[in-house]
Amino acid sequence: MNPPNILLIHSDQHRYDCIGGHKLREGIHTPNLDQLAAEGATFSQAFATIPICTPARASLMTGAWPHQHGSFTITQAEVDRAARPEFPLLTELLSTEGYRVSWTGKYHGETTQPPGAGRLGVADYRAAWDYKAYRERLGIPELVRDNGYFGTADLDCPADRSPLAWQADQVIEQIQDSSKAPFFIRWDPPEPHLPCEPSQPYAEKYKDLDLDPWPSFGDTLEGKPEILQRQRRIWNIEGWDWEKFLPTVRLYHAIIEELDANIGRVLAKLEELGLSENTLVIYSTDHGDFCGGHGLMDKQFCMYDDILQVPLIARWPGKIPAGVSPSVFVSNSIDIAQSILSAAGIPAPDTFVGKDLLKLCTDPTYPSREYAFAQYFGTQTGLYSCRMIRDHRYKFVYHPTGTCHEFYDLETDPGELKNLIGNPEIGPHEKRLRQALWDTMIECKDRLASFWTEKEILGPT
Ligand SMILES: [Ca+2]
Repeated sequence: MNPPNILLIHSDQHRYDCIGGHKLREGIHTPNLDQLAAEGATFSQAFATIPICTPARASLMTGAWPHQHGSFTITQAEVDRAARPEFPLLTELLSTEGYRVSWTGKYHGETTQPPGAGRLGVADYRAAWDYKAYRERLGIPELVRDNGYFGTADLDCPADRSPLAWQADQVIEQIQDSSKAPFFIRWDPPEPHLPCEPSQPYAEKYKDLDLDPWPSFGDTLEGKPEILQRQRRIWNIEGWDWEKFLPTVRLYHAIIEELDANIGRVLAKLEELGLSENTLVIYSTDHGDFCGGHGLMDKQFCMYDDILQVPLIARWPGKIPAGVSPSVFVSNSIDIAQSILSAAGIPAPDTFVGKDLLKLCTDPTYPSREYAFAQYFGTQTGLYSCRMIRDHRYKFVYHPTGTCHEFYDLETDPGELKNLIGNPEIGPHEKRLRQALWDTMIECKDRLASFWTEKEILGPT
């Protein structure tokens, strides 16, 4: 069998409920991703390995948990560290086995060197910020960002000259350049990460739309870790009602539709070149975004589904059944890494610890996870650890440096508004998840599971 081409589209901060086909929300339009899902698998229980950029991307490159590869927070934080250099990298492994590796878009310091010019095995890297020079050449005025991270409509920019259109142009060129060899192309759009800056037609379409609050909106934060109040203070959004968040939510919806339209252009090029049949296409993102959920912005210091649950779509004609929606737990970054090596027929080094998505949706004997697990270590406003474990109904979050831990019944409280930690009615479930968290941390050698934390994680006996 000829090795397949692999196209990974890995965006930044795309919420799971912001895929139209998931039918969780009005006003979200992603027809191209919906079509991709109809032709492949869409995983309904995929969660971020860690809900922050640099370490999530380091997990994607190394196939390892953050505590293993050692990249904990984003590069602008007090612990500024890439994945340990001794870890084999996904792109290098693919390149060594004959893949032509290209990359367009975001790189966030997840490795000790940036991609490109042969570094990391990447033959052709086109950075997202190269768009700036392109825009200047076209004479499109520079966007005045007068609303900070809350976003600004890019009304001077036509849709076919936007950052997303330019990135899709680069990816299309990379597909054309690679069509004689098996290729691995990564497209890492920096969108829909705030600040959202949709081009004129998309911004116009959403500018007056009334969009419903997220299920997690209206959180009083009562009985929750105090650090979340601090986040509201840092963002200066204490007491904001939905009307105040709405302009940002509209921009977020608009940029997602613009992203989807440009993904459609790339997929159409694959089809035009006759490459769709032998190309594994994966769409996912590093993690979600609050965008007003829980009265918060961005992602920090907690483990709510707004930022943890992610879209994950995989299409590979003849290999992945069309239209399936597996509900097995996926740890996004590490499982995508594992699956790409597996699809390419490359033995994974021992440092790759994820699951194979293809087997998860085709082989009932392949061991799936009983629980989903995620880690967190802090961000640019300070170090702070969290560990999350969940089954299909309950979630336990361990806050070793917080003021309390959290426990949610996701069936009766999908917005995760009511912290049930210590509530005797859910006692057996809390005890079970605490044990599962401890067991998971011991199994993956998470150093936070120690003599000092054992009693705290396992809880009252
Ligand atoms: Ca991110």
